[in-house]
Amino acid sequence: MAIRLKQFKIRKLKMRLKTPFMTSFGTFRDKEFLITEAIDSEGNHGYGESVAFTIPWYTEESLHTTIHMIEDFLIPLLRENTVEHPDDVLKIFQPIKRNNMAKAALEGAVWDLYAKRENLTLAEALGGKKNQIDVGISIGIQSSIDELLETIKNSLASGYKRIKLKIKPGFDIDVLREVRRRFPETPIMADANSAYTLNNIKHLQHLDDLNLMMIEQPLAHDDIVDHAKLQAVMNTPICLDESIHSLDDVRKAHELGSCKVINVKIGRVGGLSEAKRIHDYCQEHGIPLWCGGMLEAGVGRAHNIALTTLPQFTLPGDTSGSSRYWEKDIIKPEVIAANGVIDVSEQPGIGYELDEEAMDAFTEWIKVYSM
Ligand code: OSB
Ligand code: MG
Repeated sequence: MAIRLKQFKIRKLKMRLKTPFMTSFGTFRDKEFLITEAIDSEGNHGYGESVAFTIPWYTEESLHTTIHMIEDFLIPLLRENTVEHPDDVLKIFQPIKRNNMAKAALEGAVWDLYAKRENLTLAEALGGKKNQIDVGISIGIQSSIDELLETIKNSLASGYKRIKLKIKPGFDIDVLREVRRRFPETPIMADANSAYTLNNIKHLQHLDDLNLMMIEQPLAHDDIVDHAKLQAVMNTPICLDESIHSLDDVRKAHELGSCKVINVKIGRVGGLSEAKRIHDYCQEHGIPLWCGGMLEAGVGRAHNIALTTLPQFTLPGDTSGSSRYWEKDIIKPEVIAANGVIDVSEQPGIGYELDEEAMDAFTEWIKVYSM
């Protein structure tokens, strides 16, 4: 039965991270984002979360381009078309090139709405079977090696199943060597966020001595060709993050040999429908997957948990517990990662209630679009 969308409600929130998060391209102190709410004519509600940062330094989208796309192009397209199933949303958005994070912010709300209408968990609606997921933690660049070692020790004490370390030129091989010496058995990987070029091949080859699970996005944010050249001369598996925006990108990267692992982020690929298509291709071709993170608040985190219940998400991802990021999250209960495991909610849809009080405290404005 067609979903009769009656209204979209967009809220802009701003939340302060517990601790600043430093990457090779910049430091995050606050997260500014949208909570999208799809309401149907029967009074069901579905929620999504936008992931683009305020500055386009990860990929090209920003919070403001998201707002522009939603308001001026995506909402009008939804008004003109009928949604029978959430898979239709990305098809309806097809005339608009890229702007995947904007598309995913609306599509996610429709997926949650659909699951609730069908009385399914979002995980079930996607075809996921796991009732628990294994998770890791992504640790930003720290001001000293000692501080990093201490942070890793605490993360392992909390039970996280793998440690991802952000690296950049000047904070890379020597640091990782020290970390490996101190933690000889720990599953460790590194994320460069496109800080290197093929001129750094010799330097990057030192990673092969460190028994890393993988190196994430060493080269340019929009590259798959140079990554194939690098993978050909490195044993450490390359994982692509920034370069992957669609199933087609995954197929090309796989055919070229640009990577051995894929990081799926729902927003980066334009939503859950495309994430699922990528999952199915990777399952068919034996490519391991894990779910990446964009320092999400609770709603986005819940979507990531649901996606990770699909079987080819064989590696622990970056979906840590709420308390790793926030003093107070916007969902009830908060996401808890105990011993590196998150229990998948059995409640319909995203499986968490919105904490209206917390939402109101972080909300800067609300806009309502009738459909
Ligand atoms: O490259 O995965 C990334 C955070 C901000 C921007 C890019 C990335 C990250 C992370 C953190 O690694 C993931 C998370 O904990 O949500
Ligand atoms: Mg990354």
